[in-house]
Amino acid sequence: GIARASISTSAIGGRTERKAGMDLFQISPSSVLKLQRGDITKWFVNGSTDAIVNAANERLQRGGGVDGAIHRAAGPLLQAACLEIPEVQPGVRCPTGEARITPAFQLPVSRIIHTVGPIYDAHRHPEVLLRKAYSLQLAKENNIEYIAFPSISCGVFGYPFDEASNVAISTIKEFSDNFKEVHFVLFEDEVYNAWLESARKLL
Ligand code: AR6
Repeated sequence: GIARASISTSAIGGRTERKAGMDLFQISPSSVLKLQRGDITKWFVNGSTDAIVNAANERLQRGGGVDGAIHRAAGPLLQAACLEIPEVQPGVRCPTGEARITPAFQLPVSRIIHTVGPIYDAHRHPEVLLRKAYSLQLAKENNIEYIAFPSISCGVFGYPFDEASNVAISTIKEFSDNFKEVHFVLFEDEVYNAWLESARKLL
């Protein structure tokens, strides 16, 4: 269809390369951004300096969407590890915009970084909170070199894809320095296309 035709013209000035369903962008002298369609629970690089990001909720209580898929694949020890994280307020283990890290248990990747994106219609400045959710400080502190994100807040939390992709790509560009590779593993074609458009525009 139309979307595919536009994807096949993605090589602009040598900055992007299209191969096998993955799009590559150089985001700094030492780091690369990769966009791909797929299931983030299958993603890993080396099992020691890699991590996936989960789109969690403030209670760190297993939910649906990508969170449900990650819990299903990681096994029940993941929920136990989440519940060991102390509450900072009653019922809140990870306030919106913040992140917490756990082992990945049965997943092939080394760690899971649980981040809580904004609920688009409930927060006054969702872009500020989404930017915070994509900031990579916790990953850096844990020596993560390869990281994969889903489209945080783009499911149950209702963030429009085209707005979310601009926030995601611009934030990653800003915080990419200490990472070898930053990946987005996107489950839906429409989301993937929004990310691709933002990457072409902003990188
Ligand atoms: N791999 C990659 N992306 C996925 C996968 C997967 N296996 N499954 C779904 N997605 P959502 P949110 C995409 O709803 O909006 C949960 O109940 C999906 O296409 O998972 O941040 C939590 O516990 C969508 O674009 O997360 C929270 O309560 C994106 O993941 C709440 O939902 C995010 O959709 C968080 O809502």
